[in-house]
Amino acid sequence: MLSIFGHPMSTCTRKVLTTLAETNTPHEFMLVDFTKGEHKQAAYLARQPFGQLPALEDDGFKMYESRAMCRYINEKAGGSLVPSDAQGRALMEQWMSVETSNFTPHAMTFIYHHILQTPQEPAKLESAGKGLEKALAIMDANLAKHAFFAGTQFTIADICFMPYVEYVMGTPVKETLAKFPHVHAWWTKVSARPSWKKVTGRASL
Ligand SMILES: N[C@@H](CCC(=O)N[C@@H](CS)C(=O)NCC(=O)O)C(=O)O
Repeated sequence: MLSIFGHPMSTCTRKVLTTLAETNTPHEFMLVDFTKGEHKQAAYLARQPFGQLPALEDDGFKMYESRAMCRYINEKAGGSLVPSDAQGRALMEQWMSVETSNFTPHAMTFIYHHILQTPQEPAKLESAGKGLEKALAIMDANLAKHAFFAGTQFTIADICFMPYVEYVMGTPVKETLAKFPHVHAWWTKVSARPSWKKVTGRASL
């Protein structure tokens, strides 16, 4: 049995849970309550030495790092979340790197400030706002040409952006995002997927 150790509100846990839902992979969810500091206790540090969520165990095989976990789950399931051609895969990897390097650090500044009640310096917010506008413009130009980040296929690249977009939509970044119609249309489309509704507790099951 594949086990995920994480928290339902954690962005990185949500990427992995979405991949599990998209690939119909049977699994069990083991709650690590970060509000009680369980991710910094010895039992969890033995799974994830950086003390971050999530971690995975699959019949004795243990790993961490959410993006690597998504690739593993999809490959094991023979899923369709990674393109079968080299160029499609390259573009998926390119957009996953953009997410990690150019989008998420700026998005997290707003998420810390507005959602997680961790005030950020005004200069840092200003700089994150500029960084986000730049990333959104580049994402928008790509999504003007393709339905999804890596082309016509919904991939792990889309999944990796989703948890951060979900949270920034609860911050003033929502108004910034509205200026980018193709990102906005992509978000309307991907956030309606049954997998995402399930992971965010919005599925009408
Ligand atoms: N690169 C790691 C990052 C994991 C991460 O930052 N997890 C957050 C929750 S979404 C966390 O555990 N934060 C608490 C901490 O860093 O102490 C991954 O993708 O799995």
